[in-house]
Amino acid sequence: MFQPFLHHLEKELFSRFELSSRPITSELEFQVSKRGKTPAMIESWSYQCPQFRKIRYTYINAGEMAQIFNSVIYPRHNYDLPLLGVDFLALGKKKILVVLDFQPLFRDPEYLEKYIEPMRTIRDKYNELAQDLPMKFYDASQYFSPYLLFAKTDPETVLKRLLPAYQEYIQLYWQLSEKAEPLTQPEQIERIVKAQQDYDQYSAERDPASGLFSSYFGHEWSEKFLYEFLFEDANPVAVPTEVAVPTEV
Ligand code: BLA
Repeated sequence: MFQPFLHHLEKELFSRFELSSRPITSELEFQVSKRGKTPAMIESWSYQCPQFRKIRYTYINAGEMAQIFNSVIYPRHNYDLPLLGVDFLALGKKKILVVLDFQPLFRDPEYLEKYIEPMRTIRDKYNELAQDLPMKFYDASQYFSPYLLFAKTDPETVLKRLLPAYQEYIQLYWQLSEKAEPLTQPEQIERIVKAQQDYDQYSAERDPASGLFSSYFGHEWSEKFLYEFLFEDANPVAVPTEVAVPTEV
């Protein structure tokens, strides 16, 4: 369902940027699960280039049970650009949920004007994909922009409307990246390091996919995937383990 989206991103990345691979352990790079009725595969890719310190994308293919394309682009710490966030899911035969956004690191008016306002014309063109749905896991006022695409939709709309919308958002993201001025003051850079790290922590703790990963690939693999690949700047939260209370003999 979302292969054309992955191919478009790859074509863009390879033609525009000098990419080098970021290492992923083979265990996290590719897994097959035979736990469910249909085999589930998960494959991930990660690159860096002078503009972006981490580009990652993941495809889950569990046939009709699940097709998921997820991606985040993290700019280098000397750019205050938003992150490019993509989460497209087809779960079962009926449920298609798509989310696409420039995820803002800051929310002051100048920042929003510079990086988020330019999204408005695209968003307005694809109104049917901006449904203003309530969020159950995340807080829409944190790391989401007012012009995100967020919709429950169908296969036809994915191909006819989401694909061009996605291409336009990505085009705009490259434009904003080209125009961005690198920051030089250590305090400004430190602020971005912190904001990107907070994003990882926030996302790792709320990721609604962790249950899905656990059910296909086990809890241990799922934790590794979250904290060593998807959100590697997050620290796992300590979960208290049960300790047997000694009983008197
Ligand atoms: C929701 N994303 C979801 C859900 C799953 C995933 C299973 C819940 C769907 C449901 O309601 O049944 C899946 N998330 C994933 C996967 C990965 C992941 C497979 O991180 C990693 C490989 N999520 C993102 C990014 C954005 C995002 C980058 O990872 C931003 C564009 C958004 N996902 C997002 C939102 C929801 C969602 C807004 C709805 C959650 C809510 O209702 O709060």
